[in-house]
Amino acid sequence: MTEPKTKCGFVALIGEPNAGKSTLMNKMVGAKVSIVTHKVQTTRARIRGIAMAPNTQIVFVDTPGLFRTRRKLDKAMVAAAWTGAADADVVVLLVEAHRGITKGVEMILDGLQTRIGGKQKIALAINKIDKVKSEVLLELTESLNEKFPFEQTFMISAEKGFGVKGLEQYLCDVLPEGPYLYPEDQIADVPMRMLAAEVTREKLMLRLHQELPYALTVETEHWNERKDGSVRIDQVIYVAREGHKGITVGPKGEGIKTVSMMARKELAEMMGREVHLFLQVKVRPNWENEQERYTEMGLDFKDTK
Ligand SMILES: Nc1nc2c(ncn2[C@@H]2O[C@H](COP(=O)(O)OP(=O)(O)OP(=O)(O)O)[C@@H](O)[C@H]2O)c(=O)[nH]1
Ligand SMILES: [Mg+2]
Repeated sequence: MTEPKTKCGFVALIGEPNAGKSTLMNKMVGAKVSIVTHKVQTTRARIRGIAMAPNTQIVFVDTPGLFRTRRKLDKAMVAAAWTGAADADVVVLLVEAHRGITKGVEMILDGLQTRIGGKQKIALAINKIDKVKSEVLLELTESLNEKFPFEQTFMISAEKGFGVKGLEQYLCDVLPEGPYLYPEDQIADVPMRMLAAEVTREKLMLRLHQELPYALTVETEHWNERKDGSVRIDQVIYVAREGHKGITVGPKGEGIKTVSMMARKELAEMMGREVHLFLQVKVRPNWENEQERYTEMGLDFKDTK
């Protein structure tokens, strides 16, 4: 008997900020690979998560949300998302069921025609179906398919898992034959230093309000394996203004203490060992114009132009 042929390929998840891309990827992978918050623009760079299905390895590419913007960091994020789509075998566009066809969705539909080349299969996933009545879904499916010739439409709830198996089956059907790109037990292709910085950024996003979460970045500076099996992680939170530092640290340092505790706990669970996390807040007014900051985030500085 001959071995069954394996399949493997890249599936880019794109959509407006907050559409549920990272939630869907984590669900498919079965572990938290990409951070999730209720706020827009949580994901800043392309994050690869790997899911295994029978004879198929699906490499998901979670991308930053697509939207119109002029800010440098946002431009680099949007460019990263389109590159993710252009490089993929399959693109899945997520649209939020309760929001329908927004201006942002229209802009993405235009981009699908002009920005990614046409070699990919493009499918539609209407997400958050737990939020709407089923009648709405048929109408939305029809309107979206009139605007763009999607290969398939799926109705899903990434959070609750509805419809996710069907989408996975479709991906297994359409991905090209080829050898696995990663070992079968690998679930992510993100440097641990970056993943650890992302976890801290998630906790900061959850605690801080208004523009502040968008005006900071987190970097892992040192990663030291200790003899006792634990790991010491030193991170820097760069903020743009002195006032931001005060808010981030909080009265008597309570804010940063809570963030540190939450991030440490999650990292320890993730890695299955003890973690010592040290956070430092530094004011760096110009960080958004520094090439190195973008490289650390996994973004391309030239995309800020
Ligand atoms: N009710 C409901 N909420 C969902 C569903 N999927 C995701 N969410 C929520 O939507 C919010 C945004 O989810 P994310 O996965 O961070 O969205 P994203 O598209 O990655 O967002 P950006 O990274 O900002 O572009 C979170 O609060 C999720 O819990 C769903 O199926 N139903
Ligand atoms: Mg995201």
